[in-house]
Amino acid sequence: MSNTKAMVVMVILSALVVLAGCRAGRAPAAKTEWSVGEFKAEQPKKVSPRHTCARAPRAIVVDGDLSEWKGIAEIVLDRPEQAHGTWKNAADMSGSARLCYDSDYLYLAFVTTDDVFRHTWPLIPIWAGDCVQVAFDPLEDRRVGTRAPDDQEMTVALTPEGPRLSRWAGPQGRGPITTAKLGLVRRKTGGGVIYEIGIPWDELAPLAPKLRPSFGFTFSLNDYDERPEESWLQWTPGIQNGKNPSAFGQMVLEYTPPPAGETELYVTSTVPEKPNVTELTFPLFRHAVSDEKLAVTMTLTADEKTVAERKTEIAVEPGAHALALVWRPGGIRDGTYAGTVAVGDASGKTVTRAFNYERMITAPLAMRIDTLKQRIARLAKRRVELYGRHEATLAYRMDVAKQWIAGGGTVRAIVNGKLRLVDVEIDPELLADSQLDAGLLEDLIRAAVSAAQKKAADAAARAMEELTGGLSIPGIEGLM
Ligand SMILES: [Ca+2]
Ligand SMILES: [Ca+2]
Ligand SMILES: [Ca+2]
Repeated sequence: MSNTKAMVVMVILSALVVLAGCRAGRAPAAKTEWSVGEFKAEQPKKVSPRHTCARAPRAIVVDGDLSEWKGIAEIVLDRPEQAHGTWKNAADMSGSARLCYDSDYLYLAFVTTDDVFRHTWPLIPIWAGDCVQVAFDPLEDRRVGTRAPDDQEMTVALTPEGPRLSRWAGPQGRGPITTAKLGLVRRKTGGGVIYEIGIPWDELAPLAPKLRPSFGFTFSLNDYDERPEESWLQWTPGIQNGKNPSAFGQMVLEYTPPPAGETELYVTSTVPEKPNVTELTFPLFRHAVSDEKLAVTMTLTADEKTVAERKTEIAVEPGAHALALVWRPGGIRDGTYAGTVAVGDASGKTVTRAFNYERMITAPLAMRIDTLKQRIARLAKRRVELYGRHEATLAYRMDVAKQWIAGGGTVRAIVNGKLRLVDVEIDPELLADSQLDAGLLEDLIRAAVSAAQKKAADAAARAMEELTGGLSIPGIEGLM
Protein backbone atom coordinates (compact mmCIF):
# COMPACT_ATOMS: atom_id res chain seq x y z
CA MET A 1 0.00 0.00 0.00
CA SER A 2 1.38 3.44 -0.88
CA ASN A 3 1.78 6.08 1.81
CA THR A 4 -1.01 8.17 0.30
CA LYS A 5 -3.40 5.22 0.29
CA ALA A 6 -2.44 4.37 3.87
CA MET A 7 -3.15 7.98 4.85
CA VAL A 8 -6.56 7.87 3.21
CA VAL A 9 -7.40 4.63 5.03
CA MET A 10 -6.23 6.13 8.34
CA VAL A 11 -8.37 9.23 7.81
CA ILE A 12 -11.45 7.11 6.99
CA LEU A 13 -10.87 4.90 10.02
CA SER A 14 -10.48 7.88 12.37
CA ALA A 15 -13.60 9.44 10.90
CA LEU A 16 -15.50 6.22 11.64
CA VAL A 17 -14.15 6.15 15.20
CA VAL A 18 -15.15 9.82 15.68
CA LEU A 19 -18.61 9.07 14.23
CA ALA A 20 -19.01 6.09 16.57
CA GLY A 21 -17.93 8.34 19.43
CA CYS A 22 -20.44 11.03 18.43
CA ARG A 23 -23.21 8.48 18.41
CA ALA A 24 -22.26 7.33 21.86
CA GLY A 25 -21.93 10.93 23.01
CA ARG A 26 -25.40 11.71 21.69
CA ALA A 27 -26.91 9.10 24.03
CA PRO A 28 -30.03 10.79 25.43
CA ALA A 29 -28.81 11.64 28.92
CA ALA A 30 -30.97 14.73 29.10
CA LYS A 31 -33.95 13.25 27.23
CA THR A 32 -36.72 11.54 29.09
CA GLU A 33 -36.55 7.79 28.83
CA TRP A 34 -40.03 7.39 27.42
CA SER A 35 -42.74 9.42 25.78
CA VAL A 36 -46.25 8.90 24.53
CA GLY A 37 -47.72 10.41 21.39
CA GLU A 38 -50.49 9.87 18.92
CA PHE A 39 -50.22 6.79 16.71
CA LYS A 40 -51.15 7.14 13.07
CA ALA A 41 -51.23 3.92 11.09
CA GLU A 42 -50.04 4.24 7.51
CA GLN A 43 -52.82 3.91 4.98
CA PRO A 44 -51.70 1.35 2.42
CA LYS A 45 -52.95 1.67 -1.11
CA LYS A 46 -55.87 -0.49 -2.16
CA VAL A 47 -54.91 -3.84 -3.61
CA SER A 48 -56.88 -6.38 -5.60
CA PRO A 49 -58.10 -8.96 -4.65
CA ARG A 50 -59.50 -7.37 -1.50
CA HIS A 51 -61.67 -8.91 1.21
CA THR A 52 -62.94 -8.03 4.67
CA CYS A 53 -61.69 -9.51 7.93
CA ALA A 54 -64.92 -9.06 9.86
CA ARG A 55 -65.22 -8.23 13.50
CA ALA A 56 -66.72 -11.41 15.01
CA PRO A 57 -70.50 -10.84 15.11
CA ARG A 58 -70.78 -13.20 18.09
CA ALA A 59 -68.39 -15.24 20.27
CA ILE A 60 -66.39 -17.73 18.18
CA VAL A 61 -66.01 -21.18 19.72
CA VAL A 62 -63.13 -23.01 18.05
CA ASP A 63 -64.57 -26.50 17.70
CA GLY A 64 -64.96 -27.26 13.97
CA ASP A 65 -68.63 -26.23 14.02
CA LEU A 66 -69.04 -23.07 11.96
CA SER A 67 -72.63 -22.18 12.87
CA GLU A 68 -71.48 -18.96 14.59
CA TRP A 69 -69.76 -17.82 11.34
CA LYS A 70 -73.10 -17.14 9.59
CA GLY A 71 -73.14 -13.85 7.70
CA ILE A 72 -69.36 -13.58 7.24
CA ALA A 73 -68.41 -13.31 3.55
CA GLU A 74 -66.43 -16.17 1.99
CA ILE A 75 -63.59 -16.34 -0.50
CA VAL A 76 -64.35 -19.35 -2.72
CA LEU A 77 -61.68 -21.29 -4.61
CA ASP A 78 -63.16 -23.72 -7.15
CA ARG A 79 -62.18 -22.46 -10.60
CA PRO A 80 -59.60 -23.83 -13.08
CA GLU A 81 -57.72 -20.51 -13.21
CA GLN A 82 -57.12 -20.76 -9.42
CA ALA A 83 -55.83 -24.34 -9.71
CA HIS A 84 -52.31 -25.69 -10.27
CA GLY A 85 -50.80 -29.14 -10.68
CA THR A 86 -52.98 -32.12 -11.59
CA TRP A 87 -56.26 -30.55 -10.38
CA LYS A 88 -59.30 -32.22 -11.97
CA ASN A 89 -62.45 -30.44 -10.77
CA ALA A 90 -64.22 -28.98 -7.74
CA ALA A 91 -64.89 -32.46 -6.35
CA ASP A 92 -61.11 -33.15 -6.40
CA MET A 93 -60.36 -30.02 -4.36
CA SER A 94 -62.26 -26.82 -3.71
CA GLY A 95 -63.10 -24.76 -0.68
CA SER A 96 -63.77 -21.48 1.01
CA ALA A 97 -62.08 -19.15 3.49
CA ARG A 98 -63.50 -16.74 6.05
CA LEU A 99 -61.66 -14.46 8.49
CA CYS A 100 -62.86 -12.57 11.54
CA TYR A 101 -61.43 -11.35 14.84
CA ASP A 102 -62.07 -10.27 18.40
CA SER A 103 -59.78 -8.51 20.88
CA ASP A 104 -57.79 -11.67 21.65
CA TYR A 105 -57.68 -13.75 18.44
CA LEU A 106 -57.67 -13.66 14.66
CA TYR A 107 -59.97 -16.46 13.52
CA LEU A 108 -59.80 -18.34 10.23
CA ALA A 109 -62.30 -20.88 8.88
CA PHE A 110 -61.68 -23.07 5.84
CA VAL A 111 -64.07 -25.67 4.46
CA THR A 112 -62.70 -28.00 1.80
CA THR A 113 -64.20 -30.56 -0.57
CA ASP A 114 -61.76 -33.33 -1.47
CA ASP A 115 -62.46 -36.76 -3.02
CA VAL A 116 -59.61 -38.43 -1.06
CA PHE A 117 -58.49 -37.23 2.36
CA ARG A 118 -54.82 -38.02 2.97
CA HIS A 119 -52.08 -36.85 5.31
CA THR A 120 -49.10 -38.96 6.35
CA TRP A 121 -47.04 -36.44 8.39
CA PRO A 122 -44.34 -36.88 9.70
CA LEU A 123 -43.42 -39.14 6.77
CA ILE A 124 -44.00 -36.20 4.45
CA PRO A 125 -43.52 -32.48 5.07
CA ILE A 126 -46.68 -31.06 6.65
CA TRP A 127 -47.42 -28.87 3.59
CA ALA A 128 -47.31 -31.89 1.23
CA GLY A 129 -50.47 -33.56 2.59
CA ASP A 130 -54.06 -32.27 2.51
CA CYS A 131 -53.69 -28.94 4.28
CA VAL A 132 -54.11 -25.18 4.12
CA GLN A 133 -51.13 -22.84 3.83
CA VAL A 134 -51.60 -19.22 4.91
CA ALA A 135 -49.29 -16.21 4.62
CA PHE A 136 -49.45 -12.75 6.22
CA ASP A 137 -47.75 -9.46 5.41
CA PRO A 138 -48.66 -7.51 8.59
CA LEU A 139 -47.02 -4.20 7.65
CA GLU A 140 -48.10 -4.44 4.00
CA ASP A 141 -44.69 -3.41 2.74
CA ARG A 142 -45.40 -5.95 -0.03
CA ARG A 143 -41.78 -7.08 -0.42
CA VAL A 144 -41.04 -8.27 -3.95
CA GLY A 145 -39.83 -11.85 -4.37
CA THR A 146 -38.79 -12.44 -0.75
CA ARG A 147 -40.18 -12.16 2.78
CA ALA A 148 -39.54 -9.12 5.00
CA PRO A 149 -38.92 -9.62 8.77
CA ASP A 150 -42.62 -9.04 9.62
CA ASP A 151 -43.92 -11.64 7.12
CA GLN A 152 -45.35 -14.96 8.25
CA GLU A 153 -46.17 -18.29 6.66
CA MET A 154 -48.03 -21.15 8.37
CA THR A 155 -49.49 -24.54 7.54
CA VAL A 156 -52.54 -26.07 9.23
CA ALA A 157 -53.31 -29.77 8.80
CA LEU A 158 -55.27 -32.61 10.31
CA THR A 159 -52.31 -34.98 10.64
CA PRO A 160 -52.35 -38.64 11.78
CA GLU A 161 -51.11 -37.25 15.13
CA GLY A 162 -53.89 -34.68 15.37
CA PRO A 163 -54.49 -31.04 14.38
CA ARG A 164 -51.29 -29.05 13.89
CA LEU A 165 -50.47 -25.44 13.05
CA SER A 166 -46.81 -24.87 12.14
CA ARG A 167 -45.05 -21.62 11.34
CA TRP A 168 -42.26 -21.70 8.78
CA ALA A 169 -41.38 -18.00 8.85
CA GLY A 170 -42.15 -15.05 11.11
CA PRO A 171 -40.63 -12.77 13.77
CA GLN A 172 -41.94 -15.07 16.54
CA GLY A 173 -39.75 -17.94 15.32
CA ARG A 174 -40.48 -21.28 13.69
CA GLY A 175 -42.25 -24.39 14.92
CA PRO A 176 -45.73 -25.43 16.04
CA ILE A 177 -47.89 -22.60 17.39
CA THR A 178 -49.06 -24.16 20.62
CA THR A 179 -50.99 -21.09 21.80
CA ALA A 180 -53.40 -21.33 18.84
CA LYS A 181 -56.85 -22.91 19.19
CA LEU A 182 -57.54 -25.59 16.58
CA GLY A 183 -60.91 -27.13 15.73
CA LEU A 184 -60.19 -29.44 12.78
CA VAL A 185 -62.73 -32.10 11.78
CA ARG A 186 -63.40 -34.30 8.77
CA ARG A 187 -66.59 -33.34 6.92
CA LYS A 188 -69.42 -35.85 6.96
CA THR A 189 -69.88 -35.38 3.20
CA GLY A 190 -67.55 -34.33 0.39
CA GLY A 191 -64.41 -35.94 1.85
CA GLY A 192 -62.91 -32.64 2.94
CA VAL A 193 -62.01 -30.98 6.22
CA ILE A 194 -63.42 -28.11 8.30
CA TYR A 195 -60.59 -26.02 9.73
CA GLU A 196 -61.57 -23.57 12.49
CA ILE A 197 -58.53 -21.74 13.88
CA GLY A 198 -57.90 -19.03 16.48
CA ILE A 199 -54.45 -17.38 16.45
CA PRO A 200 -53.61 -15.03 19.38
CA TRP A 201 -52.66 -11.52 18.23
CA ASP A 202 -49.29 -11.87 19.96
CA GLU A 203 -48.38 -14.55 17.39
CA LEU A 204 -49.15 -12.10 14.56
CA ALA A 205 -47.45 -8.93 15.90
CA PRO A 206 -46.82 -6.32 14.57
CA LEU A 207 -50.33 -6.91 13.22
CA ALA A 208 -53.12 -5.65 15.50
CA PRO A 209 -56.67 -4.38 14.92
CA LYS A 210 -57.12 -0.60 14.99
CA LEU A 211 -53.34 -0.19 14.77
CA ARG A 212 -53.34 -1.41 11.16
CA PRO A 213 -56.22 -0.73 8.76
CA SER A 214 -55.50 -3.86 6.73
CA PHE A 215 -52.89 -6.56 6.10
CA GLY A 216 -51.50 -8.56 3.20
CA PHE A 217 -52.83 -12.12 3.08
CA THR A 218 -53.08 -15.15 0.88
CA PHE A 219 -53.81 -18.87 1.24
CA SER A 220 -53.52 -22.13 -0.66
CA LEU A 221 -55.64 -25.31 -0.41
CA ASN A 222 -53.22 -28.20 -0.98
CA ASP A 223 -54.37 -31.62 -2.21
CA TYR A 224 -52.79 -35.06 -1.74
CA ASP A 225 -54.77 -37.94 -3.23
CA GLU A 226 -52.18 -40.04 -5.10
CA ARG A 227 -49.03 -37.93 -4.79
CA PRO A 228 -48.02 -35.44 -2.06
CA GLU A 229 -49.05 -31.89 -2.97
CA GLU A 230 -50.15 -33.01 -6.42
CA SER A 231 -52.32 -29.91 -6.82
CA TRP A 232 -53.42 -26.75 -5.07
CA LEU A 233 -55.84 -23.86 -5.40
CA GLN A 234 -54.60 -20.41 -4.43
CA TRP A 235 -56.24 -17.06 -3.78
CA THR A 236 -53.14 -15.27 -5.14
CA PRO A 237 -49.54 -16.30 -5.91
CA GLY A 238 -46.89 -15.74 -3.25
CA ILE A 239 -46.72 -19.03 -1.32
CA GLN A 240 -46.21 -21.69 -3.96
CA ASN A 241 -43.44 -21.36 -6.56
CA GLY A 242 -41.59 -18.63 -4.70
CA LYS A 243 -42.33 -16.44 -1.67
CA ASN A 244 -43.66 -13.09 -2.83
CA PRO A 245 -45.68 -10.84 -0.46
CA SER A 246 -46.08 -8.28 -3.28
CA ALA A 247 -48.52 -10.73 -4.92
CA PHE A 248 -50.74 -11.19 -1.82
CA GLY A 249 -54.33 -9.99 -1.60
CA GLN A 250 -55.53 -7.46 0.99
CA MET A 251 -57.60 -8.08 4.13
CA VAL A 252 -59.36 -5.00 5.48
CA LEU A 253 -59.83 -5.10 9.25
CA GLU A 254 -63.45 -4.12 9.80
CA TYR A 255 -63.90 -2.08 12.94
CA THR A 256 -67.02 -1.27 14.90
CA PRO A 257 -66.78 0.28 18.36
CA PRO A 258 -67.41 -2.12 21.23
CA PRO A 259 -70.95 -2.29 22.71
CA ALA A 260 -71.80 0.50 25.16
CA GLY A 261 -69.92 0.19 28.43
CA GLU A 262 -67.26 -2.21 27.10
CA THR A 263 -63.60 -1.31 26.86
CA GLU A 264 -61.08 -2.44 24.27
CA LEU A 265 -57.30 -2.78 24.39
CA TYR A 266 -54.86 -3.64 21.60
CA VAL A 267 -51.09 -3.51 21.99
CA THR A 268 -48.37 -4.43 19.56
CA SER A 269 -44.64 -4.05 19.13
CA THR A 270 -42.73 -2.87 16.11
CA VAL A 271 -39.87 -4.95 14.72
CA PRO A 272 -36.88 -2.66 14.01
CA GLU A 273 -35.32 -4.03 10.85
CA LYS A 274 -32.02 -2.19 11.46
CA PRO A 275 -30.00 -2.66 14.67
CA ASN A 276 -28.99 1.03 14.99
CA VAL A 277 -32.31 2.03 16.56
CA THR A 278 -32.30 3.49 20.10
CA GLU A 279 -36.06 3.92 20.34
CA LEU A 280 -38.61 1.14 20.67
CA THR A 281 -42.16 2.01 19.69
CA PHE A 282 -45.25 0.27 21.01
CA PRO A 283 -48.50 1.21 19.30
CA LEU A 284 -51.42 1.00 21.71
CA PHE A 285 -55.17 1.33 21.14
CA ARG A 286 -57.54 1.92 24.03
CA HIS A 287 -61.28 2.42 23.94
CA ALA A 288 -62.00 3.70 27.44
CA VAL A 289 -65.37 4.27 29.11
CA SER A 290 -64.13 6.50 31.94
CA ASP A 291 -61.04 8.46 33.01
CA GLU A 292 -58.44 5.86 33.81
CA LYS A 293 -54.76 5.02 34.10
CA LEU A 294 -53.14 2.22 32.13
CA ALA A 295 -50.20 0.51 33.82
CA VAL A 296 -47.34 -0.10 31.39
CA THR A 297 -44.28 -2.26 32.00
CA MET A 298 -41.53 -2.58 29.39
CA THR A 299 -38.63 -4.96 29.95
CA LEU A 300 -35.55 -6.17 28.12
CA THR A 301 -33.84 -9.40 29.09
CA ALA A 302 -30.57 -11.04 28.06
CA ASP A 303 -29.79 -14.63 29.10
CA GLU A 304 -33.05 -14.58 31.07
CA LYS A 305 -31.81 -11.70 33.25
CA THR A 306 -33.65 -8.38 33.21
CA VAL A 307 -31.23 -5.68 31.97
CA ALA A 308 -33.67 -2.80 31.55
CA GLU A 309 -37.15 -2.15 32.88
CA ARG A 310 -39.52 0.80 32.79
CA LYS A 311 -42.82 1.02 34.61
CA THR A 312 -45.11 3.91 33.88
CA GLU A 313 -48.72 5.00 33.81
CA ILE A 314 -50.70 6.58 31.00
CA ALA A 315 -53.80 8.61 31.79
CA VAL A 316 -56.59 8.40 29.21
CA GLU A 317 -60.00 10.00 28.92
CA PRO A 318 -63.18 8.23 27.80
CA GLY A 319 -63.19 7.43 24.07
CA ALA A 320 -60.90 5.84 21.53
CA HIS A 321 -57.15 6.51 21.63
CA ALA A 322 -54.41 5.33 19.29
CA LEU A 323 -51.13 6.01 21.09
CA ALA A 324 -47.46 5.47 20.33
CA LEU A 325 -45.46 4.64 23.41
CA VAL A 326 -41.76 5.25 22.82
CA TRP A 327 -39.07 3.80 25.09
CA ARG A 328 -35.38 4.65 24.92
CA PRO A 329 -33.84 2.03 27.19
CA GLY A 330 -30.68 3.48 28.75
CA GLY A 331 -27.55 1.86 30.16
CA ILE A 332 -27.57 -1.23 27.97
CA ARG A 333 -24.86 -2.56 25.71
CA ASP A 334 -25.10 -3.63 22.12
CA GLY A 335 -26.48 -7.13 21.81
CA THR A 336 -29.59 -9.18 21.25
CA TYR A 337 -32.44 -8.85 23.73
CA ALA A 338 -35.80 -10.44 24.31
CA GLY A 339 -38.41 -7.96 25.40
CA THR A 340 -41.97 -7.68 26.60
CA VAL A 341 -44.44 -4.86 26.87
CA ALA A 342 -47.39 -5.35 29.20
CA VAL A 343 -50.37 -3.02 29.48
CA GLY A 344 -52.91 -3.48 32.26
CA ASP A 345 -56.24 -1.72 32.76
CA ALA A 346 -58.26 -1.05 35.90
CA SER A 347 -60.38 -4.19 35.37
CA GLY A 348 -57.27 -6.34 35.86
CA LYS A 349 -56.91 -7.32 32.21
CA THR A 350 -53.29 -7.28 31.03
CA VAL A 351 -52.14 -7.59 27.42
CA THR A 352 -48.53 -8.73 27.02
CA ARG A 353 -46.57 -8.65 23.77
CA ALA A 354 -43.14 -10.20 23.19
CA PHE A 355 -40.52 -8.82 20.85
CA ASN A 356 -36.85 -9.19 19.91
CA TYR A 357 -34.46 -6.26 19.87
CA GLU A 358 -31.04 -6.39 18.26
CA ARG A 359 -28.96 -3.34 19.11
CA MET A 360 -25.66 -2.22 17.59
CA ILE A 361 -24.92 1.42 18.36
CA THR A 362 -22.22 2.38 20.85
CA ALA A 363 -19.67 -0.41 20.48
CA PRO A 364 -16.12 0.31 19.26
CA LEU A 365 -15.51 -0.39 15.59
CA ALA A 366 -13.92 -3.80 16.25
CA MET A 367 -16.91 -4.95 18.27
CA ARG A 368 -19.32 -3.70 15.63
CA ILE A 369 -17.43 -5.69 13.02
CA ASP A 370 -17.68 -8.74 15.30
CA THR A 371 -21.46 -8.24 15.55
CA LEU A 372 -21.64 -7.92 11.77
CA LYS A 373 -19.70 -11.18 11.46
CA GLN A 374 -22.22 -12.83 13.79
CA ARG A 375 -25.05 -11.57 11.61
CA ILE A 376 -23.38 -12.96 8.51
CA ALA A 377 -22.83 -16.30 10.29
CA ARG A 378 -26.53 -16.39 11.20
CA LEU A 379 -27.48 -15.70 7.59
CA ALA A 380 -25.14 -18.49 6.45
CA LYS A 381 -26.72 -20.86 8.99
CA ARG A 382 -30.16 -19.98 7.68
CA ARG A 383 -29.00 -20.92 4.16
CA VAL A 384 -27.84 -24.29 5.52
CA GLU A 385 -31.25 -24.77 7.15
CA LEU A 386 -33.08 -24.04 3.93
CA TYR A 387 -30.70 -26.29 2.03
CA GLY A 388 -31.25 -29.06 4.61
CA ARG A 389 -35.00 -28.79 4.15
CA HIS A 390 -34.62 -29.00 0.38
CA GLU A 391 -32.41 -32.08 0.71
CA ALA A 392 -34.87 -33.75 3.08
CA THR A 393 -37.64 -33.21 0.54
CA LEU A 394 -35.48 -34.69 -2.23
CA ALA A 395 -34.64 -37.70 -0.06
CA TYR A 396 -38.30 -38.24 0.63
CA ARG A 397 -39.13 -38.10 -3.09
CA MET A 398 -36.42 -40.68 -3.83
CA ASP A 399 -37.81 -42.95 -1.14
CA VAL A 400 -41.16 -43.08 -2.93
CA ALA A 401 -39.40 -44.97 -5.71
CA LYS A 402 -37.71 -47.35 -3.25
CA GLN A 403 -39.20 -50.59 -1.96
CA TRP A 404 -38.88 -52.39 1.34
CA ILE A 405 -39.27 -56.17 1.64
CA ALA A 406 -40.04 -57.98 4.89
CA GLY A 407 -41.37 -61.31 6.14
CA GLY A 408 -40.07 -64.82 6.68
CA GLY A 409 -39.12 -67.26 3.98
CA THR A 410 -42.76 -68.13 3.30
CA VAL A 411 -44.58 -64.79 3.04
CA ARG A 412 -42.93 -61.59 1.86
CA ALA A 413 -44.47 -58.13 1.59
CA ILE A 414 -43.14 -55.32 -0.57
CA VAL A 415 -43.93 -51.76 0.49
CA ASN A 416 -42.91 -48.49 -1.17
CA GLY A 417 -41.75 -45.23 0.39
CA LYS A 418 -45.37 -44.07 0.74
CA LEU A 419 -45.97 -47.18 2.91
CA ARG A 420 -48.26 -48.56 0.19
CA LEU A 421 -48.32 -52.32 -0.30
CA VAL A 422 -46.82 -53.04 -3.73
CA ASP A 423 -46.92 -56.84 -3.70
CA VAL A 424 -47.24 -59.96 -1.53
CA GLU A 425 -45.29 -63.10 -2.40
CA ILE A 426 -46.31 -66.46 -0.92
CA ASP A 427 -44.05 -69.52 -1.16
CA PRO A 428 -46.01 -72.31 -3.00
CA GLU A 429 -44.61 -74.80 -0.46
CA LEU A 430 -46.45 -72.97 2.31
CA LEU A 431 -49.76 -73.44 0.50
CA ALA A 432 -49.00 -77.18 0.26
CA ASP A 433 -48.59 -77.36 4.06
CA SER A 434 -51.49 -79.36 5.50
CA GLN A 435 -51.38 -77.34 8.76
CA LEU A 436 -52.01 -74.01 6.96
CA ASP A 437 -55.43 -72.50 7.40
CA ALA A 438 -56.88 -69.11 6.37
CA GLY A 439 -56.33 -67.61 9.85
CA LEU A 440 -52.62 -68.50 9.91
CA LEU A 441 -52.11 -67.21 6.36
CA GLU A 442 -53.80 -63.90 7.28
CA ASP A 443 -51.54 -63.57 10.34
CA LEU A 444 -48.41 -64.21 8.25
CA ILE A 445 -49.44 -61.63 5.62
CA ARG A 446 -50.33 -59.05 8.26
CA ALA A 447 -46.99 -59.53 10.03
CA ALA A 448 -45.03 -59.26 6.76
CA VAL A 449 -46.87 -56.11 5.68
CA SER A 450 -46.45 -54.33 8.99
CA ALA A 451 -42.75 -55.31 9.17
CA ALA A 452 -42.16 -53.91 5.67
CA GLN A 453 -44.06 -50.71 6.53
CA LYS A 454 -41.98 -50.29 9.68
CA LYS A 455 -38.77 -50.72 7.65
CA ALA A 456 -39.91 -48.04 5.20
CA ALA A 457 -40.94 -45.65 7.98
CA ASP A 458 -37.64 -46.19 9.86
CA ALA A 459 -35.68 -45.55 6.67
CA ALA A 460 -37.53 -42.29 6.09
CA ALA A 461 -36.93 -41.22 9.70
CA ARG A 462 -33.23 -42.15 9.42
CA ALA A 463 -32.85 -40.19 6.18
CA MET A 464 -34.42 -37.18 7.88
CA GLU A 465 -32.13 -37.54 10.90
CA GLU A 466 -29.00 -37.82 8.76
CA LEU A 467 -29.93 -34.69 6.87
CA THR A 468 -30.90 -32.61 9.86
CA GLY A 469 -29.20 -34.20 12.90
CA GLY A 470 -25.65 -33.06 12.11
CA LEU A 471 -26.87 -29.50 11.69
CA SER A 472 -28.90 -29.59 14.94
CA ILE A 473 -31.57 -27.34 13.53
CA PRO A 474 -33.97 -26.30 16.27
CA GLY A 475 -37.59 -26.85 15.44
CA ILE A 476 -37.11 -28.53 12.08
CA GLU A 477 -38.84 -31.71 13.22
CA GLY A 478 -41.83 -29.65 14.19
CA LEU A 479 -42.09 -28.37 10.66
CA MET A 480 -41.52 -31.45 8.63
CA1 LIG B 1 -67.12 -22.87 16.00
CA1 LIG C 1 -58.61 -34.57 -4.15
CA1 LIG D 1 -56.79 -35.08 -0.86
